[in-house]
Amino acid sequence: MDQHGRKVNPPPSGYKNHRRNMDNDTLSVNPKRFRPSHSPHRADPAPLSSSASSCRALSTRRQLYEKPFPVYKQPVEVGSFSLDSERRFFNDARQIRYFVEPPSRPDFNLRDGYKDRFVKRDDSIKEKLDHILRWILANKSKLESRVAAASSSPALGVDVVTWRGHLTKLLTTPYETREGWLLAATLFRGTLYLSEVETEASRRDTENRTERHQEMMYWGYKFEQYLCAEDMKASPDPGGVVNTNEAFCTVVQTKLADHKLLFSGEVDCRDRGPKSPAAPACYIELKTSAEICTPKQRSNFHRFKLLKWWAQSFLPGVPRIVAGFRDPDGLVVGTETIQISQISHLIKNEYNCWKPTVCMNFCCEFLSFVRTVVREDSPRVVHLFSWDPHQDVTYTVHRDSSYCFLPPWYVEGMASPH
Ligand code: 0WD
Ligand code: CA
Repeated sequence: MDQHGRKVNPPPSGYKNHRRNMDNDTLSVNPKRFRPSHSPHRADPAPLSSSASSCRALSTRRQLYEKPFPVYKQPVEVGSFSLDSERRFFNDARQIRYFVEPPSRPDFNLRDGYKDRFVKRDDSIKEKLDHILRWILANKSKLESRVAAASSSPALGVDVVTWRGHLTKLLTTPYETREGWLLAATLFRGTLYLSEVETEASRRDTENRTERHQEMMYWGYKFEQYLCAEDMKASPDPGGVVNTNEAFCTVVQTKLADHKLLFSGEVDCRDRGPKSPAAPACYIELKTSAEICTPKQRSNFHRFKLLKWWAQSFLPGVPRIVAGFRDPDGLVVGTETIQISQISHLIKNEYNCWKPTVCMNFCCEFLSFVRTVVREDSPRVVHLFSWDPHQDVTYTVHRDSSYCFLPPWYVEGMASPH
């Protein structure tokens, strides 16, 4: 899809155009910075230290990524899985929920049930990529048979495996001014696995959350409960328990330039209409946000919130968001449907606003950078990529360390024939 959400099916010549443009950029200005690996060799005054193997850093400056939109294939759902009320994994869609249109004047109280009908997931348990890895093992023969047909090199037939949420962070990096990130990368059987590591700053923020902030985190889940039914014919049950252990996750496959991606993301609900399209186009993302009362608030909504919302849903090909706007007491004052394909139009009057192409180009270059740096294929080796606002992306290498995140059951499961 392009930034307007249209399906992009570039002819071979389209590919060539993209490549030519990517080659013609300024990433190689700093000799220690990464130059895209697919750049053709050209007469270049850069010293040897600029060779790919010694690249140490990747710039996140927006201007470097203002290039044509990279090819991003329409994401295809290759499976899904569910996590139940006790966070147990199931290789099926049992946790899918169905969207129920809200009334035009909703009377949703997002504070209801916070004290007495809320079971919160224990987020001190770091799950890393475990659920996705479980899904891969459960679908191993299906995945591998597709590879045999395509005869590509990684055993799994994909270059990158990760959570959608990690890719969202990469997409928004050129515009992020507050929170840095740490991403652990391991190359195993030709596929790169990317798993987030909590930063010190994020750990402190979580620890120091105010009671008000903790309650507000519940509001998003409560909003979901007002709009979701458990089956095709049921109604939402606002009197029930909100349990954040429960999740339905889609697994999609797509391609960003020459990176074949397999990632999973949590999906709130799906359209249940008789004419609803196939997944992921039938999915609907639910969001809450503070009511917009002033032009300044509208501008901030466009500049900051819509960037995150766009990135998160564009990646898996979820076409729309239903947003609930709430007052400071947690009462929903209105809802609005936002088409992902319309977001670039919504923001076009904002001065110096974010650009989808910058997000996608940065993500693409980051993946190329990682592939250039990570050469050793071993579950025992982790390259830890680190980024702080206003800095370059850098990395450190760790062998047999506590950063290792591919569990033995996965490594062994992938090695065994079936
Ligand atoms: O290990 C980690 N560092 C992470 C684990 C980081 C990000 C997510 N996860 C887990 C989540 O618990 C969830 O099961 O992965 C799953 C979702 O992955 P995702 O879809 O890639 O994550 P993201 O796009 O960041 O979030 C999607 C939804 C959120 O919806 P909103 O509308 O708030 O963006 O997943 C939920 C949340 O509903 N979610 C979480 N739920 C409980 N605890 C969490 C969390 N830490 N993060 C996201
Ligand atoms: Ca949501």
